[in-house]
Amino acid sequence: MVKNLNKTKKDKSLNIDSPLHVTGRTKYVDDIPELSGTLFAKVFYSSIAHGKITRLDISKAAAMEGVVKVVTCEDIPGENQVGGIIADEPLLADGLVDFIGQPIVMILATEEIIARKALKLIEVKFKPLKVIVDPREAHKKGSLLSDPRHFQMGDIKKAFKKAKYIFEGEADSGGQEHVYLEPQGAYAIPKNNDCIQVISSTQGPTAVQRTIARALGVSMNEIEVDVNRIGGGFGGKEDQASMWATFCALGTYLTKKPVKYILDRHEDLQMTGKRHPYRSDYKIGLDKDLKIVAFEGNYFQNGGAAADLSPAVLERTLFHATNSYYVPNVDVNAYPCRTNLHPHTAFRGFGGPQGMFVIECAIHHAARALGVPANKIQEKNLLINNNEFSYGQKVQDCEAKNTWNQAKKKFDFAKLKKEVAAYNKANKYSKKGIAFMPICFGISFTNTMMNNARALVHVYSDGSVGISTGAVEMGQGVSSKMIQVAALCFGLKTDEVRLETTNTTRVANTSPTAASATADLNGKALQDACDQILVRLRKLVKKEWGLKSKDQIHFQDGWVICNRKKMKWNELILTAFQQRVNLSAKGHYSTPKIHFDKKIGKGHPFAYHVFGTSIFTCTVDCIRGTYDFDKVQLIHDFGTSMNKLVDLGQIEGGLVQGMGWMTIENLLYDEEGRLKSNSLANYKIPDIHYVPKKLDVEYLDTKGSDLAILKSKAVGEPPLMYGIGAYFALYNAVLAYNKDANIPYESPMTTEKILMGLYSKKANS
Ligand code: MTE
Ligand code: LUZ
Ligand code: MOS
Repeated sequence: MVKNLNKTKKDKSLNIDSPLHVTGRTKYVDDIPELSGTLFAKVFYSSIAHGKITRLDISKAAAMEGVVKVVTCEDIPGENQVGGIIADEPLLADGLVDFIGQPIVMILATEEIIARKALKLIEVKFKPLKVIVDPREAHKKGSLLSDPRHFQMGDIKKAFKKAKYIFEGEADSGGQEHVYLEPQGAYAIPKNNDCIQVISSTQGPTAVQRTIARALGVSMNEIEVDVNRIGGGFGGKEDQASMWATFCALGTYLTKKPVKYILDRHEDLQMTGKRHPYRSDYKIGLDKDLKIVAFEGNYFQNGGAAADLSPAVLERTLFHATNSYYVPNVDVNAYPCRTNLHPHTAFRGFGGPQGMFVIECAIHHAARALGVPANKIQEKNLLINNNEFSYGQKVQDCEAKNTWNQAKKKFDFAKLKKEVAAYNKANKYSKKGIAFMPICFGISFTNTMMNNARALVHVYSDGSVGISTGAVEMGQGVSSKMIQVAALCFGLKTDEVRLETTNTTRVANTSPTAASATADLNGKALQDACDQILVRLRKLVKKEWGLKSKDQIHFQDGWVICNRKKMKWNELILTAFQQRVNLSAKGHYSTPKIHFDKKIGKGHPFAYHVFGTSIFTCTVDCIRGTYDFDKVQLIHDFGTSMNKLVDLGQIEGGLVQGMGWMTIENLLYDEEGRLKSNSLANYKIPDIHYVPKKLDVEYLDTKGSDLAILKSKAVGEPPLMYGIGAYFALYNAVLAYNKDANIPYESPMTTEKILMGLYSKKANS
């Protein structure tokens, strides 16, 4: 059944953060009142992309009034290391610098302005070394961050031999800056017994705790990480928040004072990694019926100067290399290339979008060459149940065709096609383009080990409830969802449940808030904890009321009810407390059924997949190369959404963020590895005016998955990939003006590229 989300807002639509956000009461790290004696950190970073440090003089900075300490790599008591997957990234440069923005020295001062001024007194000299910024060049020179990866299925050679049509080419996608509203930062506070509490703007409290412990040479139990919420992360704070928190903790360790460091926007843009730019080769083979029989891809990931999360991101590129299509013969290879840029990191979709873009280019190429619309090829190859992915998992509860067909019908594609054709016939210098973008995204951390979570629940003696989980709220609404889960379990109103901060002393060994799996993992752990308490309460009710069985006891609307008997929740809790019943519980969850063998690249890594189909319609001004998106219409598989308001926000935000990546967000570096788009004045992200004039989000009510929390499927990342449709809609509008347009497959599709394309000549091939 298809319903319009915009119209059905009644129940299950709660965002506990909205009132705080709109009244400005939301508290971020920088809003915490500073303790007296707080020191302010600043990092002095490398101004060259590769070189030896031949001279480093900190004496003038150290002598400046108000400067408390100038910290170099020699002051680090533990390991000078922040690498997460691979230990290849120093906290402070030790003789060598590998990218512009690499920290060399930390200054601690009594005021931020003093620290800032002291930066200018640091004297450093470099002996420059060769700089690599291009991943293909890095690959050629053997400069890799880790081992290449390879997935394969079927017999690619045989398949290409038999294929009727074969098309080959290159497809490159650009990077993307996270532009979370709250920049990276942390605040470290000394506690009893030399322990350090760190308030961090991170998606990964445990990663921060582990990284600090290693750098300080202390145990994890000496470091407490607390996260109230973060002002956006989008993957940028999955691993990269650890560095700034470690600087603060190191400062506190060395001075015994509170230390705060909030990056300004310029520092953040310069020093932190972004979505990986990719360069890729594709080769696609089709049979006479336009079935894709073979797909080969080589992906050169621009990883930057250290591994960070690149190996994991790289793997997800392969997982999503065939998007929502069934391809029986697949051979995909990915190379994590080491370049002299800031280490790139997680970004919504985590390598998946980069992989999906390439097969969409291959299909577009084939369609153009064969003179058929791309959506014809897309449609013919959509996944169906039990189709196998190259990584061995078979598709279950497949909604690829369902969302596609519903989209075609609901949005009357036949009519749209006619309208666009008529418009293009009638207008010489204004052309419309349409593109379909189906998505299929796997839910679970691809590293099976990470798919677990815990939650702590306290029912206080007055009946109110406090919950803690490992989930970090970063705007995606996971807090609201956690509160809903607990309220539902206990039959309480959502305002009777309070969500505590995410704290490593209450919930330990957490996986980061990432992979769109946070609500599933933490929600299930939370259910487990609530259930444990309910078991104890049921036992008590049975005894108190002299019942034969516990089966008929319900918790509902603030009451405990059994047949005709009922009692207020608060009274029951007070009784339980007086009878010394344990009113606290710790829940645990680890996703069942998933496994993956990295060595052979086969297994069942995902709990389930999320599907959807979007249709983009745009109008290009063929004199100027400017454009408008008339509308984006999509059908998304939410399972049974537990919070339509929050989920709609994720679809809209993800979609527009994906469109930005594909069109206007132009991340540029020069040959010396210098970030040219280094401010929000020369790096543009979508604003409200960029949002398509018409945006229809319809939801496909499906039975969901038992592995999704309350059968409400994960929604954080998948919608970003709809944005890829924006690229092809614009491309198609250009082709409507100039059918011979020569536009390389290279995102973003900037207005410059559109204009060049409109007036380009046929490629000689
Ligand atoms: N939405 C907002 N508003 N802010 C964010 O930082 N991050 C996205 C997505 N939606 C993000 C967001 C990313 S990258 C992920 S992985 C998911 O939220 C994580 O949250 P979830 O697992 O609860 O979906
Ligand atoms: N992070 C991670 C992720 O560590 N593993 C993943 O599979 C993943 N997927 C999406 C986003 N972040
Ligand atoms: Mo999202 S890229 O998993 O933080």
